[in-house]
Amino acid sequence: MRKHTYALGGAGLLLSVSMLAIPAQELTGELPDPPEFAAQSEPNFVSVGDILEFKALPEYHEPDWVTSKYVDEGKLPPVAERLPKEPLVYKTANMPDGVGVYGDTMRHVIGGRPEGWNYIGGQSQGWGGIDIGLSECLTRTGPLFQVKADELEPLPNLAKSWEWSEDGHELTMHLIEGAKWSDGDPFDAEDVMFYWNDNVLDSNVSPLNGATPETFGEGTTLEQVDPYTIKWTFKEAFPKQYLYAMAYGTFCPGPSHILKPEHPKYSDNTYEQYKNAFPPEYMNMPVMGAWVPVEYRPDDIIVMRRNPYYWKVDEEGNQLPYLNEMHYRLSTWADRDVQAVAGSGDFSNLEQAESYVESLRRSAEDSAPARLQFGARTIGYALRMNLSGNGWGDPDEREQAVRELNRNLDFRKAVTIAVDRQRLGESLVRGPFTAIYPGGLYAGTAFYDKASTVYYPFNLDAAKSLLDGLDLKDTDGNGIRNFPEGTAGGADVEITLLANTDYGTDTNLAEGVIAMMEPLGIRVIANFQSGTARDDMSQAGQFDWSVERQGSEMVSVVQNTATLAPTGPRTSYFHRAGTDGTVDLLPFEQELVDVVNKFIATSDNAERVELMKQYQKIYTENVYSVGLTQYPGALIINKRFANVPAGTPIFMFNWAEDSVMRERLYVPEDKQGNYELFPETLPGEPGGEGPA
Ligand code: BQZ
Repeated sequence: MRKHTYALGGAGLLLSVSMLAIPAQELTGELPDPPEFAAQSEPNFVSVGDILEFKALPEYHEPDWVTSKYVDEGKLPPVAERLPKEPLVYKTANMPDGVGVYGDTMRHVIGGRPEGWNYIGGQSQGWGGIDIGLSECLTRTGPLFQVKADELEPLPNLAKSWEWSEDGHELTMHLIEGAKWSDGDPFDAEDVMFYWNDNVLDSNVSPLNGATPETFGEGTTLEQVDPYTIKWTFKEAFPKQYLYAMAYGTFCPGPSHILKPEHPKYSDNTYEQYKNAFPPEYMNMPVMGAWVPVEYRPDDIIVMRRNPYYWKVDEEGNQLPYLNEMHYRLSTWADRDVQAVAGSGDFSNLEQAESYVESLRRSAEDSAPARLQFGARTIGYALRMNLSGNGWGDPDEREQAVRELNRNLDFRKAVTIAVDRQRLGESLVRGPFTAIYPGGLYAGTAFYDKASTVYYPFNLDAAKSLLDGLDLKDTDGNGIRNFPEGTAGGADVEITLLANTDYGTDTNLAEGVIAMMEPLGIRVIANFQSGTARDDMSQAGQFDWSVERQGSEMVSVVQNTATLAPTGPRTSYFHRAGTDGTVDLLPFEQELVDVVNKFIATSDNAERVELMKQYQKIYTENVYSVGLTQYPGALIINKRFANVPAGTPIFMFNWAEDSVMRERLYVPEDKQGNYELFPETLPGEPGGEGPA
């Protein structure tokens, strides 16, 4: 533990020194409308019931080789016995190309690397659709992009139905009955309760994607009624919002029969040993998802084979998925775009604006192997400041002084008007893609309201005056402003900037911010880290500033809603509880927390729209984070795949790997490639040698 004394006294001086503050009205300006950019296709909007239902079918089918090589050999029960009483049935009318055929592979290329298979213990599998494919969750939201706005409610998934009590404080959920993990072990409420009691509620465990007790509301409880029934009890009445938090990222139970014996509560393991108990080399980790990891070659590839107990079928009773195999080539995110466009990969979320022009050019050729389709502007970046003043991330004297500056509105205003957003966007890509992004909810999304959005345009002179007013003067004449005497020893104002080296866009934007702070007399020092290290430092509060691509809460508001403000000790991305366990909220943050909690507690749409206008005004007026740029993403999928829903956004309620519903994708027989690496095999025993 680093010994240091907070310069609270000195740093606290900054807050009291407000010699000069330019009247707010002179700093705000008219927000330019984003350049016209129409998404290339619209979804066919439907009701939830048009997509799927749960019911028993008269007969079920599987690939012929599963029958001949496994069932007939007595290695597997017949498919009807491997399915739940009422499997999830995808309706043919919602399948763009109808009932599919078995065979082929989807070849993903990803930039992440697997830490291991203990997703609920906090391990990443490398992103890029791996965890999305493995982790089936109580509800599902990715496909909601195609659901009619006035009927929006998360899709049933592992929870096949639910009902609210009269007073709206209790939610009874009915789990799918008879579904099994990919090793044949029954899925039931025991898996749900292990996830809730021993991973979400246990503060020593940080599930991946960050579920905390407050994600589901302060004081919320969950209990098991019977093996297939659970009951939530909420303080608010009818907080339907939490159904979104029961989807991917935050309520995807793990295989308790495998994980529980390794948990410190049930073993002599430490929490670190629990988290790391299933390294990437551990094959055939039981999943509820459509494919099981059967091969891992470091820095090369992860291969997955179809789950013989997958609990979803099409209307003709064909057990899904249609695709027998999944590849995740372990490369870079930029290479994902290149390979998808070239045809050696099958899928990409085109999200790094620097590669748009080349990707568009290549995809426009008749011979292009992949279709590229732009959606709405749902990719956005912001500069976030660590707003903790009471020890989150264990700051030393300089870091504490920076945090006190971050907590000062005039300082945040100075930074935001020193950023030339137009130039920043053009530094990524020219053309109608990027838009000036002032922070807050994204333009063009459901709850966005321009009139509630306060914009502080580029104004370097005013920025300099604001810092003069904070007594940040260059006292030693080296071109860098100094802290006032008594604060961090009057040293140069140096600020570290965390960014993710897995993406060129992240570091390009970070470099842009660093360059734009120089004329202001602030030295910003790059702290560029690879994805996992960056994520860990960010979640531990070990940063001064961070340039980050934002989450789906800024697009949909209803997904990851708890992260919109510090509604709990560990819900915000850039302001969490300090050493005393409290979050030292600034006054406007308390207002944001109150608005978000009211939003969650009401299902009155008019009220929700009004609350989000308040949120947007408080957020942007106070420069809660410094918006940088916003632009559209494009889905690139190899042309041989069928059943890709029209207008699938790369990012909205979730990433496209969820939204396209990969378990329904198929390749017509005459177009199938010979890409399977383990043809006609199924996963082996958990921890065994890959495919059996
Ligand atoms: C999409 C996504 C699927 C995580 C990750 C990665 C991590 C973050 C984020 C994106 C990657 C791809 O995003 O960039 O297009 O395939 O995986 O999960 O950025 O570093 O922590 O939140 O989803």
